[in-house]
Amino acid sequence: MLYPRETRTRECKDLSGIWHFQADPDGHGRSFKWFSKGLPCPILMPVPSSYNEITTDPQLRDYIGDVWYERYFYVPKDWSDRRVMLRFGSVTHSGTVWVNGEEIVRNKGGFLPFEADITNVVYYGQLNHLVVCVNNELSWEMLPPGEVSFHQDADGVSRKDLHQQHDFFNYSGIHRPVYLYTTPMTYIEDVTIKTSFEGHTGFVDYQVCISQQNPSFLSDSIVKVFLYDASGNKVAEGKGEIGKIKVQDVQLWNPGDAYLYRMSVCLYDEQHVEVDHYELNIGIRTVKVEGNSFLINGRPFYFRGFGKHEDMDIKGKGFDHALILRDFYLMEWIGANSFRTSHYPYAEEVLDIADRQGIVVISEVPAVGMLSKAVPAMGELEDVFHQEKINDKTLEHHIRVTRDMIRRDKNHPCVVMWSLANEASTMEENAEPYFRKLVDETRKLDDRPLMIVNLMLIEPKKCRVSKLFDVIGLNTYFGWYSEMANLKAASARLEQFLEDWHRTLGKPLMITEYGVDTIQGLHRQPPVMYSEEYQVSFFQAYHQVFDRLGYLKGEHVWNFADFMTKEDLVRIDGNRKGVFTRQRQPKMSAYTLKERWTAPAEIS
Ligand code: GCB
Repeated sequence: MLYPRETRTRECKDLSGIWHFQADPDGHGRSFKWFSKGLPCPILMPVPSSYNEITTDPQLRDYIGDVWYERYFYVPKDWSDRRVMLRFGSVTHSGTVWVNGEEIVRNKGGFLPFEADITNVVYYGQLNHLVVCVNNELSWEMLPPGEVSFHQDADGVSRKDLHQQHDFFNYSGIHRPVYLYTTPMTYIEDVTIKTSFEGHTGFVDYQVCISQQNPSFLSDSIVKVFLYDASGNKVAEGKGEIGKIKVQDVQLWNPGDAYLYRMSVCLYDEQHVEVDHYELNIGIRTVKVEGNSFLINGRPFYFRGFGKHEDMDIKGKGFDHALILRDFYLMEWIGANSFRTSHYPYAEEVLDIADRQGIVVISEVPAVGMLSKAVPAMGELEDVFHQEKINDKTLEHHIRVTRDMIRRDKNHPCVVMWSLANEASTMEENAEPYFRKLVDETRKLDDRPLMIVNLMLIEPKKCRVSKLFDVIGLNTYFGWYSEMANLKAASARLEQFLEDWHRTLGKPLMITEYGVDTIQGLHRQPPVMYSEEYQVSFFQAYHQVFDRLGYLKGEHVWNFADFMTKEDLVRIDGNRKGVFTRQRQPKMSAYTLKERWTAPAEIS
């Protein structure tokens, strides 16, 4: 699915703004036909945003079930000869959409875009009625998995509860921009590019997919692609739906030194009249795992950075350009070269900026909480890979969202690896066929390396799936969830744990999470848990081990910033493992990391 862009042949309208909104705890919306009659008692709600913390109503913050959104929009008269699309960047977790009373699309999965062709449903030059029903319930057949139960409130009303195994607040709503956009009736449906280079020559293998609506047109159509350098000079071109173009004196996309070419894709009819035009930025680079090395452009790459979240005050997981840019500038300031989109695909606009800033991204599917615990580093785990929990339907959904993520993100040079799960119960026997199928299906789609992120309770010999992956991520919290307040013991455990993994597997290992909850402004000398000094000491202790061992392929701190979780005894107004506060200001540890990550020897 191509990102909606304005080009010579396409137009785009952003439907962000204030919409009507109504929660539907009694399930009246469908039976009373709110989708055609409108919402009876709406309040105002911003889009994009989570709805949970916009009002002061505690029931809306913790609400589980259907909510409804509504707005009106015009479709210009002169759009009547084009294909009109309605596209949602994400709706968490499920959405059903009606235009002028007609259901046009349903989607399950809260972190990827979906769209519908509304050409024949809209009134041109007139107002159109748009209604969206959003549901935030989770089940074992969705990602992340969850379970809904009921409880009786003191007022006798039965209410829904959500049991979730993942450690972030279940923010819900229309989280990313909603676009109305046009394409010509015959249009460029998809573009896939693969890049490589030899010496000073770059190669771009491309494949353009044209819509199949008019087969007679297709036989005479001509596709041309043009490549422009960063100064706008044409440097190469190709003809045909599939081709390979050569770029002399190629400028590679490198981490920290991004170079982007602009690719212009044109579709002409037999009279050479341009029918459709699409543009995308591309970076020429290679990615490979070779033995124990992770190579970008043939050179070993060491990941320095963070696991992040899409999370902020008030907006929750609502898309916000200012916040996204602030995060990138902070990453630059601290010397980070990469991040993981823990624990779900982020807005595509984030990847656009990473492409431009030369920040390397590990893209993760929402496969988090595939185990029996919310804070998985603690306590015994029960089996979850069985018919009642993670079953064939979960796998089907997992394959689908992985495919959708790859389809969306495949052309971004910043994305160097796909992470297919975070802390699944990978020691279970049934986990093996599950992940084997998932890995097989994923490898058919793309050749980037695949990563699995393991929790620290899983010993290497007991993990049944790591052998299927190219890179193993390890989440380590010795000195926090175990060996509490004892960093000497924690370092020893960490070293032993990493040595075991290294000896057993012989594959590239990276630390995908390490960190401790830290309350900004809490100072204690000698350090105690939750103080800023303890976070600093913890990082220093871990870094000594990493440097001694020497074979790790990266260090991603947990977390970039504090983020909201559900309420819990171990969560003081959310998860406080951020190196930055939720308002994106540095804690003491940020300076420790900056010193390490900007030291000349560390720059690779
Ligand atoms: C983990 C999870 C992450 C949690 C973190 C923690 O291992 O992957 O989602 O937030 O631990 O802070 O407990």
